[in-house]
Amino acid sequence: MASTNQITASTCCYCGVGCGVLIEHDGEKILGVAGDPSHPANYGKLCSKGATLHLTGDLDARGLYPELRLGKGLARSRTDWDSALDHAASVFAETIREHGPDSVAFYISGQLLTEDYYAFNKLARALVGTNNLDSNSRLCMSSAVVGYKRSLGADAPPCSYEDIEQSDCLLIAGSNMAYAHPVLFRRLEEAKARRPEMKVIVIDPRRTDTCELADLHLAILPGTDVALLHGILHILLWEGWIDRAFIDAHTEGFAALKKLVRDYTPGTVAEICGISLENLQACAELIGQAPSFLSLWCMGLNQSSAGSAKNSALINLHLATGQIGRPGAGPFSLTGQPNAMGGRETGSLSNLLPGHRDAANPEHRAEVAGYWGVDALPQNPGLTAIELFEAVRAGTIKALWIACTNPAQSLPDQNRVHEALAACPFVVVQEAFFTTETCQYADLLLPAASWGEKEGSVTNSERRVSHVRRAVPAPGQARPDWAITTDFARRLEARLRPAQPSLFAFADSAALFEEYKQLTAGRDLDLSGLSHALLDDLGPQQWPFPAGARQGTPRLYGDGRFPTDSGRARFHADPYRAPKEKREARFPLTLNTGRLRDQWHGMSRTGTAARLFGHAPEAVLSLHPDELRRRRLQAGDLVKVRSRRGSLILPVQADEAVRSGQAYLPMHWGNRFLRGLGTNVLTLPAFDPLSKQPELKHAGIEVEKVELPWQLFALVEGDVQQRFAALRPLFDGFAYASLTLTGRERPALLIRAASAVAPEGELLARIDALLDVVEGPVLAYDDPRRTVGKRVRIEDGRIKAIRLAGETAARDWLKNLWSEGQADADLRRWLLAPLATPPGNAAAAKAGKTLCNCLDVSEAAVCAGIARGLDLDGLKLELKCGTSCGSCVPEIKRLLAAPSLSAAANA
Ligand SMILES: Nc1nc2c(c(=O)[nH]1)N[C@H]1C(S)=C(S)[C@@H](COP(=O)(O)OP(=O)(O)OC[C@H]3O[C@@H](n4cnc5c(=O)[nH]c(N)nc54)[C@H](O)[C@@H]3O)O[C@H]1N2
Ligand SMILES: Nc1nc2c(c(=O)[nH]1)N[C@H]1C(S)=C(S)[C@@H](COP(=O)(O)OP(=O)(O)OC[C@H]3O[C@@H](n4cnc5c(=O)[nH]c(N)nc54)[C@H](O)[C@@H]3O)O[C@H]1N2
Ligand code: SF4
Ligand SMILES: [Mo]
Repeated sequence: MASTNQITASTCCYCGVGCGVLIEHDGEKILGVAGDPSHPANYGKLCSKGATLHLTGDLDARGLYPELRLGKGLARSRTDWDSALDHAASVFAETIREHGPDSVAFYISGQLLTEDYYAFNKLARALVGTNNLDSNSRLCMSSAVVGYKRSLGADAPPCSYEDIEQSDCLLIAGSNMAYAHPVLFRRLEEAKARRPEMKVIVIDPRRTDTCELADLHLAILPGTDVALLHGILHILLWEGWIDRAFIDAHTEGFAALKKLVRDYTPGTVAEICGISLENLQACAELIGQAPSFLSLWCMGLNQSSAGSAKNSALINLHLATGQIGRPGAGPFSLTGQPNAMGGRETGSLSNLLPGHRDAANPEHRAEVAGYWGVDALPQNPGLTAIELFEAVRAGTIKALWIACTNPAQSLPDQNRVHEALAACPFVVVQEAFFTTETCQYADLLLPAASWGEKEGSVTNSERRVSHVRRAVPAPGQARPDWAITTDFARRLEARLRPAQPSLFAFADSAALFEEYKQLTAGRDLDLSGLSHALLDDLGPQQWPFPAGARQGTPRLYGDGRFPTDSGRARFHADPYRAPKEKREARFPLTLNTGRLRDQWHGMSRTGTAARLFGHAPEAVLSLHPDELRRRRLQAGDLVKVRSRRGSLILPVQADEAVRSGQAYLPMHWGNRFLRGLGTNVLTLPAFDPLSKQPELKHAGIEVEKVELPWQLFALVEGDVQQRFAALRPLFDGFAYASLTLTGRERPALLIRAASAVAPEGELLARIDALLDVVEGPVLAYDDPRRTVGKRVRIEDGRIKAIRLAGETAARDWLKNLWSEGQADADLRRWLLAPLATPPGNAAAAKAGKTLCNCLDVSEAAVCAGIARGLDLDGLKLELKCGTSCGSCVPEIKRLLAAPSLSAAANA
């Protein structure tokens, strides 16, 4: 029975900032969410995604019961947990007996909790006896792992968030913090406002919102970071801006690096990177002269075939200047997912073992095997994400367990990934939302508890461990991941090693943590002093936190000793290598991919909250206006984007933030929201030789206009998830189809589609039935000869559904009428007059994007305010935009700085 409202302190399930949230609930349902003022990551702040968590998770999109398919080609049907897990255990046991332990694999996620991870790790290594356990962190942090380990000796980001606030010079390389780590960006904005003398440099081929804070933005050519970083070191050496004493006392390998960077002269580097000599010199000077220097980086460095080299080249700068182990100094990778760190700590990449150990190290294997009480751990190297899916495709992996990740959207070269999943004899998918692209391939689909419904721990970017608390029970029969994994493991061990004591007798997630933490004792990350209870007592803590400690460790390497054999940090001298796909005539553009402000990855969760589409309503490819002109394209035109691996049809937009010769497409779009296999049908599986992280940021593409004269526009209010599921398959036959949500209080499904000729009448009739525009209060005009048709459903004087077919010029005007809740006389007149153009200026009525999602302020309203002469404070006061989460403030600043708008204001 629901009781009175309660508050449970937990964490946000999105990014690696790791904000504390207060979940308001009644014991059954989550009602609201607020930032936790006492959490040291965010002190009460939340970004646009965190602040809307309670609006996500539509039950129609959630998995509620296990579903099993008894043969390829058959439909899945509902089953119970016992049958589901017994079946899985039988298939896995048979496969292992027949084809050996390396014929099965586990592909897991940085969004699992530490306890979930540990359970999977023990399952793969101790019970199955395979190292085929990899996670989506392979696509995310594995280059940073290599960078830290080979340069500093251990996979440990040495800084704290406070160092960011204290630093004199911040280098933000390949990170769009304003979108991807917004609360940390708010902290940085505030620090810079307090100390304007703090310098910020951004290195990014694109002019992102993060650049709003930059004193210097280097828009380097894609993938040229190593050349740039060596070029900076060249200047530091030349000017004498290095710390010789630190180099001598605490590092090794400098001579080789010095020799290498001699060739990276400013002229050469400026040319390779496509930047000016002045900016290169200015960048080196800011770094070389700074009392304290800190660098932040993310996917622009990691997702590269030179990811490890980029990471080490950046760390080289810190070692050469002695800028590490001091306040406001150090190399500080931003972790993407909320618990990518926990995955690394528990050893959940194929080459790792728990406690920052290596699977290839016999002593490490023996230590862990001894602790677990098994004879030995597997020796064969495990497959990494790209290799693993290739092995699935080749048929060597015959049973695949996927948890908390959506590879049929997020891996590169999607044609091959879909082939692999279709070919795999047995695919298990452990998912919270049954809507994802990967779920379609599941032979066994297991419903997982998700945010607010499960308990455990996570580690954020600054090594801070938080207790994740459960507020409400999971819906239906969904279960926490650790419970699913250990239940399966017990059934598998009954088949593989009967009559032996169970390795998986865990009563709760705290028991998993207690067993796991001892594997970290005495290691660099020692967290053996932590427990769920201690975190409740003392709050979130930074490791190392050895047994007996009462406080965590904010900063590492203050004594200049590094966890390498010699105790010295190591310089690495890797030469610059260009990205894998060179620009060539057939593929003259470089495709860059990354995040939107308000969406999370494949959008299984954020895509259930209609308002989160307000800022970016649909998939569009961004090109510089010059590139559009060169191809005789106009904004809004549909184009075919081709790479060497696949193609995709979607509209283009003009974007001055993208340099000529490049293109930008958000990574979020998969086959569900956009017909085709999504952004990653274009990207390449080439990876870094050490980290095996794929080059998701640089694919060669070409863009050409497509003529698809028959267009469809539809909007329908209510039951959005059910309608989505029913309508989406009907659009498979269209060349272009985009399905997203729109609205705030009245969420609606928004569809745009196009094809060369009109579809069959029967298909359109089926679509109309699902849109609810066939019977009842529907105004309709159909012109079968021209195959133009318009239908609007009006109830209680308000539009409920719209369908325009053939020709869609009135769509923006109609969508505006819908969102304003009117159905005026103009509308009726227009509908009944066969070929009338829409009243008013349809282009001017174009419903602009929502800039401020918290207060629902449109870009148009902000621009109008600027034209009236309002500054940031004036806009905040009058329109209230930017006064809640602050995620839109960088964009408002950019509009304020835009020449056309300020000119209007001055006129
Ligand atoms: N809103 C939102 N936030 C998120 C996520 C999300 O899905 N949505 N996901 C989370 C996760 S898992 C991750 S990993 C992080 C990612 O966080 P970020 O890495 O900050 O985000 P991205 O947009 O992927 O890429 C960052 C920038 O790299 C730039 N870049 C591309 N190529 C190069 C290059 O060669 N050199 C340099 N220097 N820069 C380059 C891109 O232009 C882009 O602006 O975000 C986390 N936060
Ligand atoms: N082109 C391109 N591709 C990219 C990137 C890029 O920048 N460009 N970035 C890459 C990076 S850095 C990352 S991290 C990946 C992310 O790629 P994915 O891991 O595929 O991303 P998500 O959509 O977050 O997948 C997480 C899944 O877990 C489900 N889920 C949520 N909570 C739970 C839970 O508690 N338990 C279980 N079992 N399931 C749950 C969600 O519904 C969701 O489907 O994408 C990578 N792909
Ligand atoms: S910055 Fe936003 S997405 Fe990241 S943890 Fe905080 S509230 Fe969540
Ligand atoms: Mo990530």
